[in-house]
Amino acid sequence: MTATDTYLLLRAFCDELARCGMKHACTAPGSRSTPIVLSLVREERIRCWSHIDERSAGFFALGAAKVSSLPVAITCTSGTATANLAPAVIEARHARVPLIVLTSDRPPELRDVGAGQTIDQLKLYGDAVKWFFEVGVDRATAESLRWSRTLACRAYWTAADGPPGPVHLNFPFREPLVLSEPLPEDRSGRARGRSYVMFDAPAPAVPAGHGPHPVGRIVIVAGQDRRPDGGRQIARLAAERDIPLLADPLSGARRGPTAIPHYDLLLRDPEFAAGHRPEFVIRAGDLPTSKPLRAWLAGLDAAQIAFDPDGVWHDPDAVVGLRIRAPLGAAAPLAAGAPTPADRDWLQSWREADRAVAGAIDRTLGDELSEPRVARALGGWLPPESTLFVASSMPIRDVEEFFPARDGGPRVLSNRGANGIDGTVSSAFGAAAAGDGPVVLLIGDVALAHDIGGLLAASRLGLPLTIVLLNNNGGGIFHFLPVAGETDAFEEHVATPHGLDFARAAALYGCDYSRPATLAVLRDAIESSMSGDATTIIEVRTDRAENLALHRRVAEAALAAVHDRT
Ligand SMILES: Cc1ncc(C[n+]2csc(CCOP(=O)(O)OP(=O)(O)O)c2C)c(N)n1
Ligand SMILES: [Mg+2]
Repeated sequence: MTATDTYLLLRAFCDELARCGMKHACTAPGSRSTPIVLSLVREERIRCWSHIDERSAGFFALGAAKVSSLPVAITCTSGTATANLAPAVIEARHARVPLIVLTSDRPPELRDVGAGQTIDQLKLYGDAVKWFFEVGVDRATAESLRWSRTLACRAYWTAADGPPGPVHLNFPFREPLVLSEPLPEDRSGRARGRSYVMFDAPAPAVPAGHGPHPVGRIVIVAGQDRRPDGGRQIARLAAERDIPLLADPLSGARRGPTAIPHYDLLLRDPEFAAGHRPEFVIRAGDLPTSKPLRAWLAGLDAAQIAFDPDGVWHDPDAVVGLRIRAPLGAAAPLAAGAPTPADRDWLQSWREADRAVAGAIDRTLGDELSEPRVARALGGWLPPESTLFVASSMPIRDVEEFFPARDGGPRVLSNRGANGIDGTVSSAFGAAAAGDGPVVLLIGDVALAHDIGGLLAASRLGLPLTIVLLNNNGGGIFHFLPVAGETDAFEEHVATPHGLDFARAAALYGCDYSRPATLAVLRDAIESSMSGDATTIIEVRTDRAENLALHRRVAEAALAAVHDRT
């Protein structure tokens, strides 16, 4: 086996990835990975994004795959480099994002004998991947070229087909790792640019007529939806049938006349929650983050029906009685459980209460710069062609709690598979690389510090990103938890203030920086960054204790407003 064999097989492999539809890949530097890096880079239909840190590379690929719904490849060298991809692989599995991880390795004879940078990479990611395959070291024959092509197709379609997720191929490479002669032609591909194996997965048939037929008091609860258009369909269905729609912004369904955007605050009122018990709950996609919503759903004595295109089992409280493996909003599932128009008072009552809460929020927040105010403002400001990437911790909670309902709002993305704060900057850059419009990242200071190296994509890859940083010097979320009372350890070990000066981080990584003092200046800064081609960090300083107090004031005002409405 020579370098020519290796490169011929890899060229066929990468050609096949491109034929299947791959548009983006991420690389990280190293020696052992040379053949696969060069083969990917030389495949012109695949745009290769270079990263120094594999953890960032993994999350960048994740963001690119999430925004485009297409598999993205990542490759890296052997050793601990491969382990640095684990967080992104795990997130991809939980969030149903198609990734193709191509690790490079020593050949079998150099394993477990003290060769450098060699660890056991077999099944390294365990059950987090949908498929692991140890690739052999082979001569490039007509048969092995054909096999290499089918391997690429299998990796691609396994990652892409529902539920999408990561796959891992481990490639052993023998030295020499570079070519010493030109590569001969290869005619083993199919004619007319077709992929070697085409793949067809017809939508599963929906069981017609089984289970309960929703009537009367119905609500729709919509969570994260990986399909870009899914939310719109759900909102249309809810509007056609006058059904209150409790939609997380990640669903894309917080829109239309029946949207109840402030369910998180509404359902904190025990009286309202008890008085608005539905007879049927139609759930779509993931379960939203909101604790009051989750608790309310768990305690209902209603028939609950879950629609999910992949049949994913999201039901921590074991209350779902019917699962339909199809997206809600597609025509077929409607025939299965056609909801009858609900009584109009039902929707009216939800809407009036929601409007009262909206008023209370606006009065309490005013136009001061605060974390909830910024989240709310972004919901109203960002144009439909933009994408808002939201970090875990308070940013995603504030977006769920305060985003208004709006037709033509931004697409909202977040790494909510495993709820990590890691890799967020890199994922947002990945979304900027593979998406269409401008990307805004809403992120806390600890999450930004965690992936500060992700900022390198701004200058190295020339990617623009508008970063709205909510800097409360630590993890503000922990003030909402009982641990905040454990004062001997709380600040240092849980809240973790760091005192970082992010203006200097901006300077180090070649980003623009500003710190607006008012909401109007913040808006200008965001708009000019979105229309420019630089990455900008726009910092809003807040205080963790004040943030807690403000959230409490909003909740109290909301409660009072719901009660005062009659
Ligand atoms: C990788 C990872 N490590 C730790 C956590 C636990 N965690 C959740 S929120 C949080 C603090 C985040 O702080 P920041 O980004 O500043 O947001 P804030 O809470 O202030 O809104 C931490 C450490 C996590 N979710 N993921
Ligand atoms: Mg913080």
